[in-house]
Amino acid sequence: MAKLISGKEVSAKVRAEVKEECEALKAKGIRPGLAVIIVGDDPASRVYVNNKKKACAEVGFVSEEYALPEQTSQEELIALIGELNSKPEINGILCQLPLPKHLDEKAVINAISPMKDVDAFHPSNVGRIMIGDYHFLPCTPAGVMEMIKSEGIEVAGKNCVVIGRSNIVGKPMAMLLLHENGTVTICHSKTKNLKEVCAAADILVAAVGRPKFVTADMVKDGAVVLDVGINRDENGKLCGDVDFAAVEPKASYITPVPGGVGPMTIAMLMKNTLMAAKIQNEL
Ligand code: L34
Repeated sequence: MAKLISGKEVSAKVRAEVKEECEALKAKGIRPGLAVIIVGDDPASRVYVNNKKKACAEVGFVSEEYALPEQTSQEELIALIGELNSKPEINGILCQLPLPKHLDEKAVINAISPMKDVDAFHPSNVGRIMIGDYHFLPCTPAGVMEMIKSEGIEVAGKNCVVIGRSNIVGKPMAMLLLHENGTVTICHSKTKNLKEVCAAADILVAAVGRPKFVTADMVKDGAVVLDVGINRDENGKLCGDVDFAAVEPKASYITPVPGGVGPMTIAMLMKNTLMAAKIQNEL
C-alpha cells in the first residue's frame, strides 16, 4: 500500500506560507498582483484560471483577469501583454495555455517580460533554470518537487524517469530532478522498451496526457509515482496518466488526481508571484 501525497494538503501549506509573507509585505505598502490572460472558452482552462483567482484572493494578492474572445488577434494579445509589462501594480503575467490555433504561442511567451514571467516559460528563464541560476521555476515541475520534499524523499542517486518531454513539464521536470542529483531518463513516444525503462525507476513522473497510461507492469515495487496528467476517463471522470487502482498497491508513494499535482501548480504560481513582487520592489 502506497502512502498518498496529498496535493491538497501540501499546497495548503505553501499557500499559508505565501499568505504570511504577503501580510508582511503589506506593512511595507506592497501588495503582489497577478494578471491572468485567458483566450477563448476552453472549459478546462476556465476551471484552472478560476482556481488561480481563488488562490490569489486567499493569499491576499490582487488578481486581474483578462478574458479575451476566441478570435482575438496576435497583435491584440501582444499589445495587452505590453501594457501589463509596464503596469507597476502587476508583478506577474500568465497567459493560460493552450491558445487557440491561430495564435503563436512562442511569440506570446516571448512578449512577457522575463521579470513578470511567473510561469517561467520565457527562453531567458528557461536558460536560467538550465544553469541553476533562477528566480522562478515552472509551476508544475516545482510543485512535483515540493511534494517529493514534503515526504523527505531523497532524490540524490535515485533512478528518476520522466515520461513526456514537453517544454512546460517533461523537460524542466527532468532538469529539477537533475539539480537534486537524480539520475534522470526522459521517455517519449519514440522510446524503445518503455515498460522496462519505467520499471527500473525509483521515482517515476508521468506527464504524458493519456488516461491510465502507466500500468502496474511499468512500476517497480516501492517506486515513488507522481502523476501530472489531468484527463477524463471513459466515464468522463477526472483521472491521471497513472492507472491509480492498479499501481497504488505497488508504489511506496503516489499522488492522486484530482487533488495531487494540480493544486500544487497553483500554489507554486502564488510563490512565484510573491517572488516577482519582492524582486520588482527590490526586496
Ligand atoms: N500558462 N498554462 C499556463 N500555465 C500553467 O501553469 C498551465 N497549467 C496547465 C495548463 N495550462 C497552463 C495549469 O495551470 C495545467 N494547469 C492546471 C492548473 C490547475 C489544475 C490543473 C491544471 C487544478 O486545479 N486541478 C484540480 C482539478 C481541476 C478540475 O476539477 O478539473 C486538481 O485537483 O487536480
